[in-house]
Amino acid sequence: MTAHFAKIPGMDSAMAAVEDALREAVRVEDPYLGRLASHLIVAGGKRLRPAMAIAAGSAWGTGSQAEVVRAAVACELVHIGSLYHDDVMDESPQRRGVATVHTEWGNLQAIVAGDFLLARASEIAADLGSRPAKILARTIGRLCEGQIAEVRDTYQTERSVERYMTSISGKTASLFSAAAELGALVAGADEDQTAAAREVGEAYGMVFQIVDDILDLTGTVVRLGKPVGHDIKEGVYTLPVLLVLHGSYPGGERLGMLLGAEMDESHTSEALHIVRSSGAIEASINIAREWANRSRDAVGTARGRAAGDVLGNAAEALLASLG
Ligand code: GRG
Repeated sequence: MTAHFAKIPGMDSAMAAVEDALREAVRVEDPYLGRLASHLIVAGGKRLRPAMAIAAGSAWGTGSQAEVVRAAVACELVHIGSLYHDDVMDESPQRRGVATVHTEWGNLQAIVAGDFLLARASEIAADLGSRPAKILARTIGRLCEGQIAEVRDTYQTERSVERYMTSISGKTASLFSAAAELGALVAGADEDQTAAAREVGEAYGMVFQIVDDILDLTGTVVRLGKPVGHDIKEGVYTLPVLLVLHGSYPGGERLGMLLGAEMDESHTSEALHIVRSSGAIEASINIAREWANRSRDAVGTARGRAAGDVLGNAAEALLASLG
């Protein structure tokens, strides 16, 4: 969890309960399936989606903390299930500092274990009620839609900023949105408050993905097994790249000639240099800041409560991490 969410009173104990419940959720008779399903749970991760659910429950809720923890667990299980699938699609060797499931056991095992995590998440959500179950099911659909939109646009230099935004809204923001909505809902928030939570989470998720995409282009070190420039090399053209391609930034024409197909190391370095020196990184940060402002504004009446204030500043804290 980021230090930012840890400022919320009660967050530490709630997150400890999430850890226990995550392990419990993948307890199964077959030890082989148990090892597959718990692999990335044990490996750690930032646990941002559960933290978002608990923060929202605390900002708007009056009800059961136990139910918020269960909602948080369901969201993290969906996240991990999607990572199992994503790592197969990406052929990633590492995740959360350990070998990926497909590298260790095989693609079939990774896909089915990912499905198993989704099934466990759905079971937990169904126990919380039909509305939470529907929110989670719809979110799983949005993750798939966002991911397919990205795959369809791979190596497409004509990918528009709008198409990029739609894709990241599905593949990333939707789960933060659901986490916040579910946290607030099961903690007893009313309709307006639940809608506010959903909006805070969605806008936070947009900032999260834009920042992640910027770091892929600007980072100086290998980040959690992904080398710098991984996205552009793999044909995933993210916000700064699209701004250079379609805006009036220097180097746009040359970048258009380099992209559109696989690149060797020297062309990748040249493309990265063009994007980094174009001004599009700064422009992308400004776009992310607009989303951060939306996230802060959506907190509305929860401002003044400790959790509301932390939530309101959470997206801006992601931007601050860019330095
Ligand atoms: C089967 C639910 C399901 C989905 C299939 C593969 C797929 C469709 C969607 C993948 C979506 C995806 C991987 C989006 C990226 C999300 C993202 C930013 C992951 C990294 O999140 P962090 O940094 O990771 O929070 P940790 O490990 O810290 O939790």
